[in-house]
Amino acid sequence: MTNTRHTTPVRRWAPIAVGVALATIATVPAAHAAPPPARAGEEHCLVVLDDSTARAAARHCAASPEAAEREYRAANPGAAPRVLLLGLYDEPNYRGASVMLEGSPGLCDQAGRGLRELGSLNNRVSSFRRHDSCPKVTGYDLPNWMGAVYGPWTTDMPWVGPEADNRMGSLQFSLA
Ligand SMILES: [Ca+2]
Repeated sequence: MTNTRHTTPVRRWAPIAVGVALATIATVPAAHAAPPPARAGEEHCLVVLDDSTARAAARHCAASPEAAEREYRAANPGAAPRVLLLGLYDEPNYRGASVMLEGSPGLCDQAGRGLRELGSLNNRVSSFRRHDSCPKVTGYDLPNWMGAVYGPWTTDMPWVGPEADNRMGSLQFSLA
C-alpha cells in the first residue's frame, strides 16, 4: 500500500524535525519574552497619542507599566479603544524606564503618525519595539522632527546604535 511507503520516511525523519522545531522555539523567546519586572525608581509612562497634534493626549506615569495602565483607566472610564504603537525604553534590550505609546487603531499610511516630543524619554531612548501596523520608525534629534535623522528602522531595535542612542527627541512611524 502507498501508506506504508509514506509512513516509513516520516518516522525516520521525525526526530530531526522535532530537533529543528525545538531549536527554532529556543531562539524565539529573546524577541517575545515578557518584559522584565519593573525595578525600583524606574518611571513607566503610558502616553496616548493625539494624531491631530502629534502630542500626548494623556500621559500617566507610575512605578510599572501595569500601574500606569490602571491610572489611565481610572482617569478615563469609557475611553476610546487604543492600540499599542511603540514601546520605548531607556536601556538596551527593552529595559529600564519606558514609554508605552498608544493611539487609536488604524490611521497608518505613507504620511504616517508621529510624536513631536518624547517627554520623559527625551534624549534617553536606547531601544524600542514596534507594534500595530506602522512598521517604519524614523527618529529625529530634536522635538518637532528637527535636526539629525536616525533610521529609518523597519525592525524592533534592541539597541538603536551609537548615533541615535540617548539622542532622539521626536519620532515618526509609517508604512514601510
Ligand atoms: Ca538610554
